Amino acid sequence: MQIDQNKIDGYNSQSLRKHERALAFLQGEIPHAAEIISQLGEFQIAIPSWALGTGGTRFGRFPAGGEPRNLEEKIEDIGLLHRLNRASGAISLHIPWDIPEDPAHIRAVAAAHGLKFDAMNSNTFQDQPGQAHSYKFGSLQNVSRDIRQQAIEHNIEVIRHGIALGSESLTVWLSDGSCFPGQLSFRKAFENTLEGLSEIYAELPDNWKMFVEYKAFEPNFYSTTVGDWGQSLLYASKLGPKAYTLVDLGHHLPNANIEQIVALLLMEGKLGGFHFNDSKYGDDDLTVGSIKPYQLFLIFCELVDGMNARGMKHATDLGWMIDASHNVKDPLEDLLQSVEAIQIAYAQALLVDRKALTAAQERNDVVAAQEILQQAYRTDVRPMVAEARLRAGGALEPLSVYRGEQVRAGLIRRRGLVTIATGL
Ligand code: AOS
Ligand code: ZN
Ligand code: ZN
Ligand code: ZN
Repeated sequence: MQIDQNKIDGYNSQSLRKHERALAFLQGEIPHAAEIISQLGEFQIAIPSWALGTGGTRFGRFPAGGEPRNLEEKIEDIGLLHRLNRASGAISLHIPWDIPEDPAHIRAVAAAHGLKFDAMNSNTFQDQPGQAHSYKFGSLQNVSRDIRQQAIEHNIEVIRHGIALGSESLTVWLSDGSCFPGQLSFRKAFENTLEGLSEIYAELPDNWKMFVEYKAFEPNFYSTTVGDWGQSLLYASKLGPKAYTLVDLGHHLPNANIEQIVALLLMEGKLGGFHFNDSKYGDDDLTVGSIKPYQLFLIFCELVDGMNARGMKHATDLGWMIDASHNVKDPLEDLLQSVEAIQIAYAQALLVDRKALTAAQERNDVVAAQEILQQAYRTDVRPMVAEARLRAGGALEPLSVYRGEQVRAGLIRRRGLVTIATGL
């Protein structure tokens, strides 16, 4: 399914005058608007291969139809998103759901869509057909050396697939933990996991990073062996300079102060990557910015401030990815909304008057500090985000083009109504 440039230009010309008026107003208000637009233009957010199909729960799944049936079609879908928003220029693969049988071919397909390969994801949270040992009682934490070894070898195989594709990072998310008190020894589970991660770490090429993702609970409900940022940081610190903590927004206990976590991890040089989504209760994996947009903005304020303090490049020095999958929306529409929500929060964070904020903090002027943040948060930055897309050849209104071109109906015609995309 291709939407050519003429089509996009045609849609853009319909809303161009309205857009220009709104942009001109903002440019009048914001002296460094040009700089913000160019930073937005550089910022790319990776799309995980498992977000392209309708997610489900144990209570059912209601597929949208036309979902990608193989890796090529997943790349094609992300290519389409990138065509529209020019900000989804990377794909994050999951092994074994997306094994690239012919990596040179897969690389070429991705390159044709202007996509890079972001972090590779391993899976030791499910048993695969033909697998020798079960992960029922955990993988790297397991009391059995054979089971641990199988999980280690799987991760090393994922690194090999990633090397063949030109990826430069491995995300390890473990579901390891326990459901009942007494089920395991916390200390032994930690030690086994650290030992396994070290063996995987030893196989990382020099230019690679390892992201240790934490999660408070689910599928284990009493303890999780990489359960919070403290534990992840402990593993990452012990592993070495190529290991980092990965923050998934849905993986905290309710009301956790994620922006503070982000600030401290950045301060320690140990924040490696991000999984964006939104939630009200737990790992809901809802559309980014749909429930707590102010929290997302506050997180971006810390990201911008912390990265600037360390001289990091916003666009490339952290792994930015969406991790969402749910039951009710067209997944591609959801991803367009998610990317835009991230860009909005980023632009608003770039708007914050940092000098004035520091000065307010220095004199304990709580009211002024709050006003400074909310001044940025309450600014409608969407015309700047749209302008960044326009300059890159994307659509002023990606969702309108997607709907106007009836993309989902086209995908259903080509791929069928009953499609089972692999993934969570
Ligand atoms: C699981 O809850 C985590 O968010 C993982 O990052 C991810 O969804 C999984 O690894 C998919 O493969
Ligand atoms: Zn119930
Ligand atoms: Zn995640
Ligand atoms: Zn998750």
